Amino acid sequence: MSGRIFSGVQPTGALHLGNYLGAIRHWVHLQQDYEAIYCVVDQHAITLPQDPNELRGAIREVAAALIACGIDPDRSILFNQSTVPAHAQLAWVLMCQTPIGWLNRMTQFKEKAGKQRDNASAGLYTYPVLMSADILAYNATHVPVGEDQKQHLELARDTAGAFNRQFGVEFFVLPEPMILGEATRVMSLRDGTKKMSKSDTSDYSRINLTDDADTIAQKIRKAKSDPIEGMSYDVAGRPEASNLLTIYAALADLPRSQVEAEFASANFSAFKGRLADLCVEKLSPITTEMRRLLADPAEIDRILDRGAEKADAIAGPILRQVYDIVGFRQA
Ligand code: ATP
Ligand code: LTN
Repeated sequence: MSGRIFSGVQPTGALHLGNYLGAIRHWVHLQQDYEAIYCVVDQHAITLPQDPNELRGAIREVAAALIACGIDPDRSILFNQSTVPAHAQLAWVLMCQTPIGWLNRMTQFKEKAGKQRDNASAGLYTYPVLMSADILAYNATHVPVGEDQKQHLELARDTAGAFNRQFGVEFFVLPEPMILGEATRVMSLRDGTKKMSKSDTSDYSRINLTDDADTIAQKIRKAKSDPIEGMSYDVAGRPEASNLLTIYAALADLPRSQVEAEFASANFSAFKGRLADLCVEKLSPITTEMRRLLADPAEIDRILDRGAEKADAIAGPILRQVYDIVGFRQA
């Protein structure tokens, strides 16, 4: 084993192609060489308002999606965050090592809080500290994520360093980000300059892992295009064409330049047809397996409970050592 991986995904809706290409398919491969811990981060989800029944459903649905994509709960640890108390407990300690100035620099808070900054929850503001706690509670060495999480990971490294310095210890490992593959930032199908996201109000902006073949084909057909002839990669000039070429390359496991050469003289609609076929071919086995798993929610709960036990066995002792370093008296 070359180290310990931790990564998380929010149960705020169905997983989409961006999550799959930017993160989850790499998580599947990394299970071979690393001790892997994958977490459905429900405590992160409530930084924005969630309907309790929808949240309950989304936790199981995301867990089922991860298993359907190839996360093996016998080999890796799969659980939901709120069942392991060390995350919230360590977050408090780290909160007290994190200068407010560091949080003020986080661009995702600014995007998510929007103009209503004063009405955003303190949880949304301090979210990167909970994310640091997720990683440091396991002393994870590597964290595979999409491009959008890079800044949060730098904060996790800084927080680990601040703790070690303040207490004069070499306790926390500084976790390394792993931003892998061609599709580190898959863009919206409606606007090639915006990230594909679960929280986009338009369902046509993304391809969900739960979409059936017709829906996928329709969404790709309706994806924004441009009037330029042939397909070419030019992020500044042709953001939508570039995004679709990147998606194709990632799904086909081909270098982007090869896909660009293949479709250099294809028109947009012919390319979209090929992309839709490829997308359906790659996603339909996942969708089918997900449906099968979701038919037995009790089995998903058993898997998550087992994962929580294994996670707690690692994070519990680390938290106790942190409490000791800090000077807490323990019962
Ligand atoms: P939201 O946009 O609603 O906050 P999300 O779609 O970004 O949610 P997360 O649960 O926050 O989903 O992300 C899970 C993983 O997927 C993270 O590693 C994240 O970096 C990655 N990811 C999310 N969106 C994309 C994207 N558009 N392209 C590539 N990777 C992505
Ligand atoms: N913030 C991440 C999800 C997340 C995470 C983590 C990722 C929470 N905790 C720890 C890696 C490691 C997101 O919104 N994608």
